[in-house]
Amino acid sequence: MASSFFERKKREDEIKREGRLPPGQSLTLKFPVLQYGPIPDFDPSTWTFEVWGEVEKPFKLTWDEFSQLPRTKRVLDIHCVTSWSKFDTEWEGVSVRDLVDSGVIQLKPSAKYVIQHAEFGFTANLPLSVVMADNFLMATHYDGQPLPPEHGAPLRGVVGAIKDRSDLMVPYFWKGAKWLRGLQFTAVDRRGFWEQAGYHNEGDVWKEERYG
Ligand SMILES: Nc1nc2c(c(=O)[nH]1)N[C@H]1C(S)=C(S)[C@@H](COP(=O)(O)O)O[C@H]1N2
Ligand SMILES: [Mo]
Repeated sequence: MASSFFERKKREDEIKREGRLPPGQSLTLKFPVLQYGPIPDFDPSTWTFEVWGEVEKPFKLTWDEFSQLPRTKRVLDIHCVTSWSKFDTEWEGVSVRDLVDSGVIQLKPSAKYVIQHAEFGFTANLPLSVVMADNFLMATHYDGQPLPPEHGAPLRGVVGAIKDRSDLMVPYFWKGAKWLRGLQFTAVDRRGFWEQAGYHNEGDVWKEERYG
């Protein structure tokens, strides 16, 4: 529709002026759905979340237990490698840094990378420094509502930019695994699903690191 066309363009121009539109990206007001493969069912009675690898005590939580972890909110600009960007998206969930700070996750000094493990064997790799930063969250809610199945219910990794935080490394949105089931901390980096398929290993949106 003409009105939404102009609305989109006007908003994109504002964002561009604020220096928040990375090279080669365009603003969308929609929320596209992208993944390889089907959308899994969520059964709270069998769902588990596992933490293992370079940690002092590996553990596994049920959905009930995960739901009791401390929660926090983040507002992120998300940038998909296919060129859409969505601004000021609101997420709520569990911060990995909070879990480390509170001793729920006890990292070994050898922990340098994190692999998100999702349903159907999907993986995404990031440096520990990015997963521990303010712009990474394990989200259960989007825009005030529990995640819909197609966006990763009940839990997904999200990573994006925070307005006026040029100190943060900002990877493309594929580095957030939908239907997240665990975190593996590793000493050496290991490419995830899309990284093995040809995407860039770091995926810095400001450097336009799309393909490896
Ligand atoms: N489990 C899983 N998570 C995934 C993917 C996938 O294929 N499987 N694709 C990634 C990609 S390429 C993108 S752009 C985002 C899309 O998230 P959305 O569908 O909520 O927009 O999910 C990411 N997380
Ligand atoms: Mo993507």
